[in-house]
Amino acid sequence: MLKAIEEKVYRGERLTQEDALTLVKCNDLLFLGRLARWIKRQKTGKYVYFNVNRHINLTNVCVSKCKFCAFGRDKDAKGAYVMSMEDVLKRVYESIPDNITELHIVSALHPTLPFEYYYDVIKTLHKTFPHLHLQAFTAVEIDYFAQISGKTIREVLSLLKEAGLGSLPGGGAEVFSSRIRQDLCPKKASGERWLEVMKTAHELGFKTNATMLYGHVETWEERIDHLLKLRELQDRTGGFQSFIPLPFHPENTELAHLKRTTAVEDLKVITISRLILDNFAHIKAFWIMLGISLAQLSLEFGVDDLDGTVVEEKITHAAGAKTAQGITKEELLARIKEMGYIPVERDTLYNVIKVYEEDK
Ligand code: V47
Repeated sequence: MLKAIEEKVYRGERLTQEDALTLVKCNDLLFLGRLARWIKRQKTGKYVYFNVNRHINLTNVCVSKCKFCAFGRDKDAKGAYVMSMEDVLKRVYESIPDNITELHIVSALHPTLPFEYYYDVIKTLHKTFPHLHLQAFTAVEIDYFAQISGKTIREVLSLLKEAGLGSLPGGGAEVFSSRIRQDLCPKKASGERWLEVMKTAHELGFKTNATMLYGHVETWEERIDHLLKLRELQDRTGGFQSFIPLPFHPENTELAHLKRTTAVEDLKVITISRLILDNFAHIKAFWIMLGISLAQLSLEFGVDDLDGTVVEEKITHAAGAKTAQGITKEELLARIKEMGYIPVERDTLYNVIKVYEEDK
């Protein structure tokens, strides 16, 4: 059966759910890696992408209480915060000398902040830094903005677009299964709603990313179902740019009794994602969650993008991540070159800023 799947991959044929479940049972990680790498090479050759960005989390006050999250706080709890516009601008000014091209803004579902707060942040940032791409608000946040403002998803997205929003990050997807969402995050947008927000965003011309949070209580069947739902929507809209598998970090969460995923599990998820998501141009390794060494190694397992310099990551670090809070461009270049690939600095929409071929 594996031979038949291998031939399908080399012929460029789409893999089925059954194929995926067969691959899951395969313990030959190098075989899976070879197939995934072949797809990566077809799509992006020797290029490996990265960008120079900064993360900003406007608030950690959240009504959602997801069991897997260590970042969210009650409004009056120790460590709860909401950034003022001044706080936000200060952080961006600090990053300007690093030549960032993107602000990645993800927050929480705050009980009382109005939609206008988020709208004003985008409007002010766009006016003050028109050259920066604003990748902001997960589909779950967009759904929440619609609820708190009484607007439709389309209206919320259109307003944010006018204000200067450039694209949407892929967070909040977790695993689409209603069994998982009922258990881990019953208060926030369902899997169907997440997909609906993304469909609407794509219709309005936004590019977006997609993620999957794995390594908690989900089954492989549920992971495959998640990937197939993404593939199905991508067939219809073509609006997804990259897929980012996110390994669960249990520390300080309600699921703290669970163990971190192993490197083998991480690479298996990455290879199978690359093989199933044949209509996604990019598979991104978020080095903050994987660790830089495993993220580097994942380039031989289907990954073509190492995300960015990041700077100040709070969500995974609240959950015990031991990685640095940011990385220099030089370190990213060195890691990519060491694997024999050509580093390419990109902007958020994958326009090439610089190919580092000459000093290969
Ligand atoms: O939505 C929450 C996840 C996401 C934990 O689009 C956790 O380019 C691990 O979506 N352990 C936010 N993960 C991060 C995210 C992201 C990151 C990098 C790039 C992009 C992109 C998107 O982190 C959340 C949730 O799915 N998360 N808690 C945790 N304990």
